[in-house]
Amino acid sequence: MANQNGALLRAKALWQAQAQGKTIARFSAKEKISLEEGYLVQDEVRRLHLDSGSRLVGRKMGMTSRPKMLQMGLKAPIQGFLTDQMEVEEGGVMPWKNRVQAKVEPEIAFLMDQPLSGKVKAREAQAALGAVMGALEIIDSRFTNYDFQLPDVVADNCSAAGFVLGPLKRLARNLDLTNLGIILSVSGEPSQFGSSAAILGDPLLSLVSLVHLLDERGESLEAGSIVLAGGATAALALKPGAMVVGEFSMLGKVKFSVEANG
Ligand code: OOG
Ligand code: MG
Repeated sequence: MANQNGALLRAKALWQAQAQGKTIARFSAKEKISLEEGYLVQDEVRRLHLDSGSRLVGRKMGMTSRPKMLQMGLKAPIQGFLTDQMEVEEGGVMPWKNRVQAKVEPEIAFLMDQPLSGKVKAREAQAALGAVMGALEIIDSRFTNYDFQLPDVVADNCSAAGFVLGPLKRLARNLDLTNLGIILSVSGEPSQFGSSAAILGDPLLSLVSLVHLLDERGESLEAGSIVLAGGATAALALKPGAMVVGEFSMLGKVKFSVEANG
């Protein structure tokens, strides 16, 4: 199934599962699938999003921290895309419609001031930054019980389902992001505690990795893009009615709630 037709079929299976609020078995359960094939499926998933009227607004990194690698049993950083439709307004309500097994995780987000491409160095990535924000990512795997291998989850756009951005902090290039404390609370209960250090030792290195991963596929990062650097803690399961708050040293709070009657 290495051809584009195979990729499109798999993309449609993921797209339909999402539309129907169902999950499917991972592709690798049936036949071998390579990482590159996973990315070809993700390309088709992206096309389906864009054809349905969504706009590409940024990128996300996955598996960039030990807590996430341990939780999911996977080891290599991966990348996916973000659309305008995925954004949940800060303080807003996320509809439960079509959500199946949603989880939330705290992340550091960047807003790019300048584009980045090729084999960039950390120094160049830092100089291209516009703003940095505390963020919450909502993931919702289209694979039953989050049972997947790396190529499957890449195909499924790294489980991307939504994101919430905290207040913009300008002058990101002057901030030290290496050890910001993070608390994730669900419905008033502080439940996960972490540090931005969990993200490859420095979230900036996640940005560097992203640009390298994009470059391997002939892509680059545009100015104005949002970048999610990856979950700093293990993800927590969401339920209808949940109230979620992420608290970040220096970057402030970011919150949303989940629609009550799913
Ligand atoms: C895959 C998505 C990984 C992260 O921040 O590491 C990810 C998953 O956990 O389902 O978003
Ligand atoms: Mg994430």
